[in-house]
Amino acid sequence: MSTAAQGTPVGRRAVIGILGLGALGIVFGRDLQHGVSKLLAPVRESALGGLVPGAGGFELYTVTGGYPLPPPGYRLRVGGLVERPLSLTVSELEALPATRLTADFQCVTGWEVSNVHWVGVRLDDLATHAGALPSATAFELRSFDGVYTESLTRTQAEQTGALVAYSMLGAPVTRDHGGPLRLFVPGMFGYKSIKWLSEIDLVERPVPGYWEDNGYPVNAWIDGHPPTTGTA
Ligand SMILES: Nc1nc2c(c(=O)[nH]1)N[C@H]1C(S)=C(S)[C@@H](COP(=O)(O)O)O[C@H]1N2
Ligand SMILES: [Mo]
Repeated sequence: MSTAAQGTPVGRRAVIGILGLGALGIVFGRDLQHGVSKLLAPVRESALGGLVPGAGGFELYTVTGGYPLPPPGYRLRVGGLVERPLSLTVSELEALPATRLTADFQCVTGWEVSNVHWVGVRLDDLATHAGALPSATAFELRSFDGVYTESLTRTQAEQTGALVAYSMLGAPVTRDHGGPLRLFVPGMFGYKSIKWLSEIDLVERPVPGYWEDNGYPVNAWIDGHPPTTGTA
């Protein structure tokens, strides 16, 4: 199965390691959600962060125990393996070509919000603006909460249309939902959608992020594989 390479290696081994299971079989995507994550995720996410009801059925998560404010002079930085590093105010980001999309939001712990409306700038557009070098195959993302990190390959950014979002649920992204800027990755579990985004580095390979260091798969496809294209 060609999608195995997308969904299996790092994450499944880490999950098995954390649970101390020897032979777990194939666990990712919906299987992950209905199996391992029922054991792993609620405990860990709620132990380290909030589990507070938010707008429209979202739970509000923060692994630092608070909702940080952007530092003075906050800018979104795009650097690493690029020809032209970017340092953008929110207004400057909003002035770039926007992408709008509507998609379901799903946390690996089981809650889901249907038809969420997002507006932002595509991550792969930012890579193009910054002149990403050919050796840059992934994004490493950091939050100004000082703790949370994520990553995504450039291929995954193209496949999913991942957005650096400044609008969510029809309004500017609120502080508790990760404003002023957060990521949204359609088709992947919510932990990919890093909140309070401040830094994006183009790097040679994906680097496991906060929850991935705690056992979640780096390739967080909700259905276990990228969305299928074509008419089959
Ligand atoms: N900085 C940061 N980003 C984060 C998280 C977090 O705790 N801190 N939680 C992640 C998880 S597990 C989910 S499901 C979503 C939840 O988004 P929400 O808090 O807007 O509902 O944010 C993701 N991004
Ligand atoms: Mo989550």
